[in-house]
Amino acid sequence: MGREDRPYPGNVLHMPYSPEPSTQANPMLTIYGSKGCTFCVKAVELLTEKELPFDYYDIKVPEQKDKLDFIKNQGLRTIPQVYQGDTHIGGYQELVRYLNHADS
Ligand SMILES: N[C@@H](CCC(=O)N[C@@H](CS)C(=O)NCC(=O)O)C(=O)O
Repeated sequence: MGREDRPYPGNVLHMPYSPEPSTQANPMLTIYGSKGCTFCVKAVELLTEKELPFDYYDIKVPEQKDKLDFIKNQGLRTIPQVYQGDTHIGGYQELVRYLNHADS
């Protein structure tokens, strides 16, 4: 699939991808990313491949300024930033480590 055909990350404001409902024990993953971000695409592809439900926000569109402020206020300067519920996982590389750990 070419980059232009990919559903994420594009001009997506908020697109829930939820094959299964999240539970309290396993809260929803959230990716804060933006268009043209290679690591954001990789994070989306990884969660999609693993069939893990997630919300995706493009934090560089004006409508999502509160989300951008939320990330910036934590001193975070790169995207993606991934959370599970309120727990900060980190960027793509931290997500890979987190999921590898969860698998083992
Ligand atoms: N180690 C980070 C690298 C993330 C990264 O370099 N992201 C780029 C965009 S793909 C970035 O945020 N660059 C700075 C910026 O866009 O302001 C990760 O694994 O997520």
